[in-house]
Amino acid sequence: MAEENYSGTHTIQPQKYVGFDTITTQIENRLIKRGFQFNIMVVGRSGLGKSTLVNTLFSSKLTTSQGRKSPTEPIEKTTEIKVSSHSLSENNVRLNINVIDTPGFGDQINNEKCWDPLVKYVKEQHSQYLRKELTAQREKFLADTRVHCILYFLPPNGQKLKQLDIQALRKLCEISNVVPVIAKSDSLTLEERSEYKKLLQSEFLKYKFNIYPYDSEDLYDEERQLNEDIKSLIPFAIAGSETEIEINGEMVRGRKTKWGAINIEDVSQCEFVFLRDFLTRTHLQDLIETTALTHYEAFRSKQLIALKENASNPNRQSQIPKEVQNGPTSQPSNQDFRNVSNGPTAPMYQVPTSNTSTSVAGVATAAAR
Ligand SMILES: Nc1nc2c(ncn2[C@@H]2O[C@H](COP(=O)(O)OP(=O)(O)O)[C@@H](O)[C@H]2O)c(=O)[nH]1
Ligand SMILES: [Mg+2]
Repeated sequence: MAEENYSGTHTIQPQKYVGFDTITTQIENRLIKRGFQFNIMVVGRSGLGKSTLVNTLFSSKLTTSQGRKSPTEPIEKTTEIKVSSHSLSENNVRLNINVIDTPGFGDQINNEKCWDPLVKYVKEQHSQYLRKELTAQREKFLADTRVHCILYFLPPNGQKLKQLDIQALRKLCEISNVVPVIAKSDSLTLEERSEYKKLLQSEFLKYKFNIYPYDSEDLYDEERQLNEDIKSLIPFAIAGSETEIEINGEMVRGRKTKWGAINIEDVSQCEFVFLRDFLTRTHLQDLIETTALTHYEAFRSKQLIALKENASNPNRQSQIPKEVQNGPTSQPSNQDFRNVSNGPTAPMYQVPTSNTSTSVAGVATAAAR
């Protein structure tokens, strides 16, 4: 029997089983063999719990606190970029993770432009990928260091956004998938938390930040509904913990003080589980895809249009888009175009080669607890 589909071709149901429906399994097997790459950047002032949260999210020791531990420690002059690589494995699926930590962000007396190194890093990864893509004999699989998600930590102070956060969020939202969170939300009462969340949501609207997840016409109804639910939760009021504590005779991931305890995996106490499910269980692939199809694509087309115009008419430098001029490769010139065709140039940042292999087979069971 044949039916006509929207493109006008007829859909035919074979009379006998042919077997091409196994292509989904074939794709899955190939992808599993290759593994997946996820690059996550954490941004926020020192001591807001960035390192702790990354370790909590992946139930593994991925990063140590690299911020200042005491007031006597010297303050870094600029925001640093520290990348650590890890390979996690869960039920046969290998996830390679790059954690991009940003110690020093917002720690200066004058924090003007402290987001610049972060913007440069994100653009530099796009630029490196573009160079690799454009080489004549490109590798079969290009190593992907593009930043797939930026977790932006806001302090639990109940106040409006500071100028630093406004500027940094504006810049970062333009080039990557930004997910803001209220750090250490266990220090707020439930009422304070909900008031603060409302305030921040109105601030995000006021400053028109383009916060992930984005609206798209391609979404199914249930995906659209899920995104709406997530948007109402953003910024997630989270708490992190690397240790297990005993509550009512049960071991749970939490924090204990003299005054009480918080089970961070209890959704009535904080929104950590919502954030984890969003990042890993529902939107991991979308974060990776959106980076490639939206953010990288925008960078790539601007860069290539500017290079093409510049190559054909060197006097038209002034028409190069501002972002490209300010980007890591600065003003593309004919020389840059040659660089692009000559293959990758030395990267600005080096991803460490030593891989820490960690197994998180226990994640699902820990979550179910
Ligand atoms: N109350 C509370 N303390 C936290 C939380 N997350 C981390 N901390 C503590 O805050 C301190 C700084 O955490 P760290 O992860 O090193 O912060 P970073 O400088 O942003 O990476 C440590 O003593 C953590 O134990 C949290 O959610 N709530
Ligand atoms: Mg840290």
